[in-house]
Amino acid sequence: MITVATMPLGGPSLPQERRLVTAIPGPRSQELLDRKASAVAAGVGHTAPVHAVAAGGGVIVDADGNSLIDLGSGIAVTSIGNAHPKVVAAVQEQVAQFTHTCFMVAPYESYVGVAEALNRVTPGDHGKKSALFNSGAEAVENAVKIARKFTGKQAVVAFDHGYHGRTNLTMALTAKSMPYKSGFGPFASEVYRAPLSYPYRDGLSGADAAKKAISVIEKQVGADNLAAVIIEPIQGEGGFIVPADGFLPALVEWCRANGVVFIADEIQTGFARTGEMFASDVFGIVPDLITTAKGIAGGMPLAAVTGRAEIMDASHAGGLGGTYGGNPVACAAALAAIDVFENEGMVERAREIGVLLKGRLEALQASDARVGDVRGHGAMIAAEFVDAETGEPDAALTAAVAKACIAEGVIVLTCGTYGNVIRFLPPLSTTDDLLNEGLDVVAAALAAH
Ligand code: PLZ
Repeated sequence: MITVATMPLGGPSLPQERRLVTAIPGPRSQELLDRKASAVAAGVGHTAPVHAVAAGGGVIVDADGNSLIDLGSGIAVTSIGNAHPKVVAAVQEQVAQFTHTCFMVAPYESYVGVAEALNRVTPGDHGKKSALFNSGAEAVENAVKIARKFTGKQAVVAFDHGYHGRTNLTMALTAKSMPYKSGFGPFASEVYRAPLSYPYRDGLSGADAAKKAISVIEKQVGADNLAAVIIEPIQGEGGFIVPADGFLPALVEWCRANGVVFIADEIQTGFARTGEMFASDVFGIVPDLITTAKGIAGGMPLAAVTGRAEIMDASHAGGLGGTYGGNPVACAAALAAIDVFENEGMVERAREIGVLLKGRLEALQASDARVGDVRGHGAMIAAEFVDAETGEPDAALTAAVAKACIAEGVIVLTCGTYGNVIRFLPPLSTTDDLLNEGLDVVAAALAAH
């Protein structure tokens, strides 16, 4: 057991270094993993076999004193860095004032402030409103509710490789069966799937891929039945798939012309991650509704639906909410985090990180044919690994490389429908030195397999 006295404080002042003092996992981490195995449901997995005790800047420190380079940000959450001082101060202040009243019982200012901030920073200058929730999946559920109520229609279209959550409706929207859906059905009805633009694998232009998707939507669903189209502007769990230019604008245009609500799921791509405040800005689209979570509150659980005021206002009073939605501590954290995103150069830093990561991975690709594709925007970059001869996805290689990186103290995440993508989602607070060292470890792991 680690006592408070021996526990390092987190935040940006932690030594920014990779430091291995034991094997991964070390004995203290192993102790926790043993307890986890007997106390926590087997369905709840983990990527790195460590017992985290502190994190900040670009590192995670474990109970054995190892300092690991964090290239995942807790799945794109701690974008401004773990335990950011402004978030810590805002949370401490709020927690001492009050922890909960329930916004639906006795409202408070920070919730309204977060809604105002979201209405301001999300794409488009039309009148907007927001509602706050606890998790990404809950935001997606509510975006669909809101779109159905507004349109009076029921069907929802999601895309191949899409990921939208683990609740019943969001499992239905999610494409991949293992591990997200298998055995957990029956799933929500009136969910349909359209083909995505996946330039590396379909070779289609954005216009042609959109034509194909729209044809499927028109023939298999019909605009008269369709409440909403939901899409991640850059697919996250599905493999960091960047659609070809023109694909998203064509979908938005079709939705506008057909009375269909266009929902951008920016839960993974939002808040400076892609080198724009939102990935919709990368593609020049203005969604009707946008779902956010993850990076929004510096690690505190908060999520939101933001969108056109007339759509957001279509639900009757009392139709939207939840006990904890827009919890005051999470809202205080979000106000601090949004301030950091806007005023501490986070968008610019994401772009710099993108140049570094892409440069390093493209160099790797040039010397190793198993790196089939390098793609992404800003600090959301991935490499897709394939069999050098056949071009088939190589999930085994990907898993082996990721495992070797973690053993060497570099936390990387995999993703992709075929499990053959390593994604890089570093905290924007990391250093170039840590990124370069992390990439050295990835390159060495690849060379060794
Ligand atoms: N929409 C685009 O990326 C969450 C999932 C991790 P929650 N992605 C990480 C896992 O294996 O559970 C995500 C996302 C997009 C929705 C969600 C769901 O967000 O906060 O996990 O519910």
